[in-house]
Amino acid sequence: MTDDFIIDRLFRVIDIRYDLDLSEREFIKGLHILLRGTFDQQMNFCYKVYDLSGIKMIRREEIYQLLKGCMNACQEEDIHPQEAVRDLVDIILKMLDIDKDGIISIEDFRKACQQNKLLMESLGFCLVADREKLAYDRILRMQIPKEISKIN
Ligand SMILES: [Ca+2]
Ligand SMILES: [Ca+2]
Repeated sequence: MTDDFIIDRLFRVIDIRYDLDLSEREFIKGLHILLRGTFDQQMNFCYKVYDLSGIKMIRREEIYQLLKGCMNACQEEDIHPQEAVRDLVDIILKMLDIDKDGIISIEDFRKACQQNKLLMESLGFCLVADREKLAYDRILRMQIPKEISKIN
């Protein structure tokens, strides 16, 4: 989780009541999905992060917006950054738009992720890496054991 844009999106998804403030409950619920969520919970979570318009459709422009961070990475190399991102958008759209209507619906996204779980984070890293889970888990257990067990 390093991309500022994605971090901002994560916050918006975890902030369920949209009051720009994370309540304890929202925070714990968000962490619970990130750390121990089921496939469906995590898949839905990622989709919400990527669904910038919030209307359950991810369009080409949104994919472009999400992948724009790559431009900075490409600038040092001898590649035209905008062109490189457009190519990447095409590749990702091809992988995620299962029914080929030009829009990534939640159904498209689910099917694509079922075929390849790595696609869940294809538009930006928004989950906690396995190797980091244990550390977060330990902190959570020390800080808020009761709240976590209630959600479980
Ligand atoms: Ca809130
Ligand atoms: Ca589609």
